[in-house]
Amino acid sequence: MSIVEMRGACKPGDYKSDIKPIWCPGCGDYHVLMSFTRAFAALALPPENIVVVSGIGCSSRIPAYTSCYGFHGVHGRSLALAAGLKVTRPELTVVVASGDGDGYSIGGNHFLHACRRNIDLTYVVMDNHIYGMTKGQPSPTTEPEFDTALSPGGTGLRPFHPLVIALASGANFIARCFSGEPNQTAAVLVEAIRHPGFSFVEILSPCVTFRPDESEWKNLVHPAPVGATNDPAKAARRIMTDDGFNIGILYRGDRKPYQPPVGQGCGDLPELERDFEL
Ligand SMILES: Cc1ncc(C[n+]2csc(CCOP(=O)(O)OP(=O)(O)O)c2C)c(N)n1
Ligand code: SF4
Ligand SMILES: [Mg+2]
Repeated sequence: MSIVEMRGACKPGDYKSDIKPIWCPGCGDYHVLMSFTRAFAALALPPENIVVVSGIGCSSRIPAYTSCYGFHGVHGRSLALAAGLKVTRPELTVVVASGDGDGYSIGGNHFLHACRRNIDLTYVVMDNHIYGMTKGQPSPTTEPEFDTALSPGGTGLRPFHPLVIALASGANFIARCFSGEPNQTAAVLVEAIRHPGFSFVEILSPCVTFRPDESEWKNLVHPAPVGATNDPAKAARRIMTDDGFNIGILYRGDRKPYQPPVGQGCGDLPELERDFEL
């Protein structure tokens, strides 16, 4: 499809690549991909103006399945890559895709500072409470009692609370979605992409292979009882006391995004090279 054609009505299919996903049949990530393409079509953004950046994991395979620019980076470093890209090319829409292992474990430190910096990125974490790609090790969001051969008797460890951490660290938009509701998720992604600053969208996306118990999530999710607030104290109270299955936009902040003047980041390149001469 040419760029000119793309300016007209956009269809979700225009954002799909020819690569067939290799996720397990029934994996929640298929629906997340559907939500991405529906959101991009609703925003009518040309695919060449969108970049999907990821780390490593089943969830992080998503850039290859879109027709947008993509960067399948190294484990836990998607936010660092995306931040560099966005500050140098602010005209691009940068969406970052991660998993609970990639984003909260090895990439946990980057998560805190990305929230704090508030660069205009949309960060989507497909949370299945497990390391799917490496065959089911516990992740920071695995329940303490989750008992497998890899964690006999459970880890006994308190899980990480991604939404509270995002709020405390300065994220400007916070939402929770369920992969089984692709239209609702697409609508939240549209809002997240439009909202200035760092938008964090946690998508509960079941791993049918290593967490068959997560098929129950479809019966547990429910719309958040109240709409989004811009008051961080109210948001903190609501997020900390909900049951983990409230779906919707939970916080919309009004912090100004960080955007340094383009081209002033590293100064004169030849001069910089001279500084590093041996
Ligand atoms: C530096 C490094 N350490 C460990 C790994 C192995 N590894 C690959 S994916 C992954 C976990 C992915 O889990 P998650 O982000 O939750 O993705 P999922 O597969 O569950 O979607 C790990 C530990 C790696 N690729 N690189
Ligand atoms: S292992 Fe789990 S997360 Fe990975 S593709 Fe299969 S169902 Fe999805
Ligand atoms: Mg995972």
